Amino acid sequence: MSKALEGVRILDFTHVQSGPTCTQLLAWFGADVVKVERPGVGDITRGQLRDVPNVDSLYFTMLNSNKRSITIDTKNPKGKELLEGLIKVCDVLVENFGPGVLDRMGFSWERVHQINPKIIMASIKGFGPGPYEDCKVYENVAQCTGGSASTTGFREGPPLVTGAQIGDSGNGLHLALGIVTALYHRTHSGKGQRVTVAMQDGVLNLCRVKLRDQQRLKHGPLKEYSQYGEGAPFGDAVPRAGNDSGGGQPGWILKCKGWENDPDAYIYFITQAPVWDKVCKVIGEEGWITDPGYATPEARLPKLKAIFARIEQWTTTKTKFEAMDILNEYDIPCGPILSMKELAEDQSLRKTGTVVEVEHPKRGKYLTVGNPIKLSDSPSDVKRSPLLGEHTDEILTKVLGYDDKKVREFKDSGALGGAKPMAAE
Ligand code: CAO
Repeated sequence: MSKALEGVRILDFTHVQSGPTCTQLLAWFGADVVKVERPGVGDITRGQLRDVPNVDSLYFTMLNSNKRSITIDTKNPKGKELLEGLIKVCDVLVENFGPGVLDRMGFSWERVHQINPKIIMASIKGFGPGPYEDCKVYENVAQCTGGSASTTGFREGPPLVTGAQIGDSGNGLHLALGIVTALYHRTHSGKGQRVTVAMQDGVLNLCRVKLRDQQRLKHGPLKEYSQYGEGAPFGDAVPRAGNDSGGGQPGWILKCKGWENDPDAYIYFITQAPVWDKVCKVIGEEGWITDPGYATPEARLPKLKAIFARIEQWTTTKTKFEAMDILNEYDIPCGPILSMKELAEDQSLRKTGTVVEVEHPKRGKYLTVGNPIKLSDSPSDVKRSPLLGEHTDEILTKVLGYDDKKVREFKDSGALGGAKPMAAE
């Protein structure tokens, strides 16, 4: 079976998390991703949060599957020549350097477009044009400036960042979509274009239900927030809502059997209106089905805290998996809180390729997350991340078509970081 993006070559100038998740996704779909790294060091994540000495960290290996690595010193004149050669033969250049870095390197969009008018140049920056456009940004800064942190956590507590990397991996997804859209556009326009994603914008896109609520606030309290039932007044900005459901169906996280010793013995329980009678039957409160004080969603809103406390009396008699099984029989939407340990061991996720075991020459076996997007005619197979500079020779000879003499010239210039390619060391 051919891969969906076979024949597309990506010049991958990304580092850390946001950009690498984008190019990893494109590589899973079959694009040839050539990752350009600084000689001797590489992507900074290779050495960050290391669990095994002198081995690429899991941080790196889990963000750079299915790629090839070439080391080029792009501040060296011969390195710049090499980069120009690659720009000519690539369909897309992806980067997430700090603001102004590529311009300083001599590769502004105007210059890149001049070298290859068909190329798509895609960038992630922290902010779009405006007061903060020159700022460097990491994940949590994006969560804080994009509306996520102010709306996450409990009302009485400080803003909270989430474990889901919506600033980095979330924006990798946004950028990947921008790139494939531009590639599609190129099929009939014949032209490349500039694709940019600001991390703040991408986080706000994922927080749009909170911007919805900001506007609803003008017309009265947000009745589905448990704060309403608790009689706490609303201010002029969307408050933190604990574990309230963000939609029209009230929900909360409830304790299950074993919660005293297991920090993840909880279930998310949704009191979806169409199955309210079933919820009442399961917990033994049949009277609530017809009682006007409970029978309609509007009547229940001010009592949600007490209702969930009563449901919790039932969930604490079951493990989270028993509760899930029983509730599913009644089509009551719910979900156990799964720990990372449980997810790592989940056999169904292994079967679908969402969790994959990969063999690495230095690390041995490691677990990684496979492609969560499944294409019926273009399945993804996850290949280990490259060693630093592992494909330098291969790219010089096979992609750029240089002969031995020319390759030696580049090596001697120091553009590749020394007399030998890094992988041979
Ligand atoms: N050869 C020579 N030099 C290289 C090179 C290579 N192959 N690759 C990179 N460099 C140099 C650049 O030229 C630049 O040098 P100058 O500052 O002298 O021009 C430097 O390395 C990279 O700069 P940077 O600003 O990108 O890196 P940083 O570690 O200081 O900042 C980050 C990291 C992530 C804060 C910044 O890149 C950024 O804001 N990126 C955009 C937003 C983003 O994607 N953030 C998410 C990161 S994941 O949490």
